[in-house]
Amino acid sequence: MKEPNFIPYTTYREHPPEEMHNRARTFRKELQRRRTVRTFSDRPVPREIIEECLRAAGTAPSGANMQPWHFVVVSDPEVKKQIREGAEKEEREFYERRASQEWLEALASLGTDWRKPFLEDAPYLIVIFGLSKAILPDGSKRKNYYVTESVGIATGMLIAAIHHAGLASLTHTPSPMKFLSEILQRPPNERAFVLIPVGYPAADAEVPVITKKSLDEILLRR
Ligand code: IYR
Repeated sequence: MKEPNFIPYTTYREHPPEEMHNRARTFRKELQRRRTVRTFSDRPVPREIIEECLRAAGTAPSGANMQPWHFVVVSDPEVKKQIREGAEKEEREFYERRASQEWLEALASLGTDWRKPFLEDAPYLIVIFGLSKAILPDGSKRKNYYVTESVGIATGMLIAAIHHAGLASLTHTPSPMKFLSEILQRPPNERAFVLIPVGYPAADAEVPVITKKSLDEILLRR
């Protein structure tokens, strides 16, 4: 059993209440400008920016600090093409057969269909895998905990980091995602969680008119 090892928390910064309020509001406004984008420019993006965003995502809290995630960054046009073909095959099946009428109606205002050109247009596809088990250096396996919650939190932080950097992203969940494990050669202990195309929005990008719930709708005071 490992002994706990504690050091003083010196990176914490307190702000006076008024400044805290300003910071909270400024950050909220920044996040409110974010939109999910489905039409990307093929303009190149320096890889280091993506790596900084991934470092930010990697700070996420996780069950027992196991950090049960891998971020596969795809920029090779040939691999992007394979991913597009795999996704469009599943998505065509989804839109033409698998999806219930109720589900299609829920999606109608987003204007999505089986075609996924963004999987080739965006300079980067980040595929996030959750690790149900870690493979240790000696080859033995160690269980991870709260994998879905942990990977979900890291994904949220990644989306925020990408937006903060000035890039656009799309939270894409082609279903099922098994084809991603095959194309990206991930082992059975890893499961694709989400696929995030990242880049500049297309110059003529449009976004659907949608609203977010107000605070009164999401906050329950007790
Ligand atoms: N995976 C499909 C359908 C889809 C499902 C949900 I829930 C969305 O919020 C958006 C799309 C697709 O990517 O088109």
